[in-house]
Amino acid sequence: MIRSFHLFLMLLACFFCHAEDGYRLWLRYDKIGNTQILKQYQTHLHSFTFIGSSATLIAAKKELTTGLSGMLGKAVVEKQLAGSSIVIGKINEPAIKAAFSNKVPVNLGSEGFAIYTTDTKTVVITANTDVAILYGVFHFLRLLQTLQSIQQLTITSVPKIQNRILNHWDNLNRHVERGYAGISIWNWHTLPDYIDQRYIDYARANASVGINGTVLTNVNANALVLTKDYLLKVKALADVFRPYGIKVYLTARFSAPIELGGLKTADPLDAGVKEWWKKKADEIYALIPDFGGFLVKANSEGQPGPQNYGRNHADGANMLADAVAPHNGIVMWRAFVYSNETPEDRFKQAYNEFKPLDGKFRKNVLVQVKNGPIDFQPREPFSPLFGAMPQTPLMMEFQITQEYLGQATNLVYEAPMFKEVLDADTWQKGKGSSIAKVVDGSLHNYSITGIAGVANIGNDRNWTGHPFGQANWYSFGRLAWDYDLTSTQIADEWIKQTFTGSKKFVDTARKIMLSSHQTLVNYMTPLGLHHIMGTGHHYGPAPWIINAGRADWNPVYYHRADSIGIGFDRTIKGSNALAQYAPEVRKSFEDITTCPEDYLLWFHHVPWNYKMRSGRNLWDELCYRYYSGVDSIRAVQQQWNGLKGLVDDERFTQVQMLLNVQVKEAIWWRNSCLLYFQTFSKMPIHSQYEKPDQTLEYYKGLKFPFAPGN
Ligand code: BDP
Repeated sequence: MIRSFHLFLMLLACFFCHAEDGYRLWLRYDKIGNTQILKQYQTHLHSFTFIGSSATLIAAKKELTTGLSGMLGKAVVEKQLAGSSIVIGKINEPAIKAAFSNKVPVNLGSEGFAIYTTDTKTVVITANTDVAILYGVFHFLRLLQTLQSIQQLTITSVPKIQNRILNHWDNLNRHVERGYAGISIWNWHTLPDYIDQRYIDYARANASVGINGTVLTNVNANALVLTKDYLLKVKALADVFRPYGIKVYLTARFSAPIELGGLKTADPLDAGVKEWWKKKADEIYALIPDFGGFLVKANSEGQPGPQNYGRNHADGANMLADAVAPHNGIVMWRAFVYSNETPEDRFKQAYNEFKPLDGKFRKNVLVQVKNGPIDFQPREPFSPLFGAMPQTPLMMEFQITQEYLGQATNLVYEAPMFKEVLDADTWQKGKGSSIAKVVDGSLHNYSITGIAGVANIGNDRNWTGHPFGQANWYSFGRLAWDYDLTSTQIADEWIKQTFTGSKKFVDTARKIMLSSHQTLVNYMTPLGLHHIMGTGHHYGPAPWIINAGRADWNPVYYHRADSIGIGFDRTIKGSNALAQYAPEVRKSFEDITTCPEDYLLWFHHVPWNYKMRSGRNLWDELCYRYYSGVDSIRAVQQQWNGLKGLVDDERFTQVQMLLNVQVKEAIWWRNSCLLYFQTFSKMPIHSQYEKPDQTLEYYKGLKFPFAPGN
């Protein structure tokens, strides 16, 4: 009796351990379902040899054995070289050289890897460094998880951008600013002694897509993280991440010398201040020899900075850069600045402040620029700074967390949005001067390069709240490594690894993902509308807000709807922000007949009866976009419902429920925006459309005092 009860408990435990709660991300390594491919892999891959034994190679070996035994459903044995089916080691190892004489390309740098099948059908994974070998192993596992043939591999892969970094906006009290997936994964209270398995799995996930840095703390920084007690905790995390090639960075609060050091000033030109930061850097590097450096938000949204002392951003950045330079550290200085006191279009302000400083920064400074000129809107034209700083390495800052993209209840795949920006042409050196080429350093020969993504990670069991949020973390990493990958390729990879290789599932999920960004733009901010979200929490629509703390926090500042039309005139007749772009870019945006309609209201105040390319007038086009956004997301609901049974119930149901929420939210966006803008256009919502089922007053009355992430 007791025995059978035990058996029952074991079965129960087993049942639960296999439940798909999303924790394993895209590193699931379940047994391959396609029997033909499974057979091929099983025959081909029976043993492996690892040459070398560093902590990184031990991690790589562990990943390989876990991955192979899971996917093949049998143990793969470690062997001495002879007869091994997979051989892994550095390029300069005699055995590797011998395996395929001169076939391996040499330009792999410190992070690139090669995976080759030799004449004797051995798979060789090689690189110049241990970390690059780890990347190669992850890539090989990805090939298997996505059911690729491994018969004749000739892969070489080298990252295009050097520093591929996640920015966590995590506070020391574990609240995550703009976080929608629980609280911070950094448990500062139990660090440094308690090492949560999550820290290791976080490092694995990042390494699997080539992310090689993490800024642990919020850009709205707390100086406390620079105190000894916290630095010991930071060190503990750095020690966990090191084998995975991930460097740790911190945000530096500019006033720390006053707050922690008791100095009277934080003036970057003050000798005492310089000395304080130098000593602080020495202290950090004594604990964490490979500490990456600092990320700084200064003189922005109330954060202290060099301007408090009449100095400029370069003075501030250079002072910190000098402190970390002896240790090979870098400073990532953010260009996200705008001031309410400046009576200037917010669009123009970062450019105005930073452009004159081009060439004035130390060699180890990168200026980190958000993709758009305002603030991570669902769709923004690229920031003109990307075409304006040839002598200063510019780092891209994307936002992975969906602050303005429906937060964690909306399914939005961000790769198409990231690519839209990276592919945009600045025309700085003529046609083909893409943002990607600015960021990867090739256009201006930058000596350091970087790309950052504001993380969407929290301590929710599935890390990102929405199961599809994982795809955005994944695709940020993949694009940071190689921005030439297509959104389709990345979606396919992610779906197969995260869910299943079933064709019907992959085809449908891919379709859903690829259209999701445009769908969201349609029901939220079509035709170039921007920043019309609820004030503060940014949850849901509130285009009517007129009384926020400062002019440029008010939606009305951005949409400018009136009896004549809607949109922000940034042409020469308006704020002339367009003058910040190269003439070719400017021309195409400035001419209303060539301006892409997706950006129309970013740059023009357009009359309600203006004839759009569809033949509809602007008001009707706006209605059309809002309604088709809702229609599309309803269609997605149906498509998803058709996938029942092809994946685990747990995630199927989660996504199903979230899509129900998304449909409701899309309707809320559509109705409230159209009802509000209608008070200006005075034009009808045609009868072919379903009538808004609530009044504008109702929508205006909605309150969200505890919206997350605020
Ligand atoms: C805005 C966020 C705010 C951030 C700020 C920033 O609303 O929470 O602190 O950007 O990037 O998007 O500094």
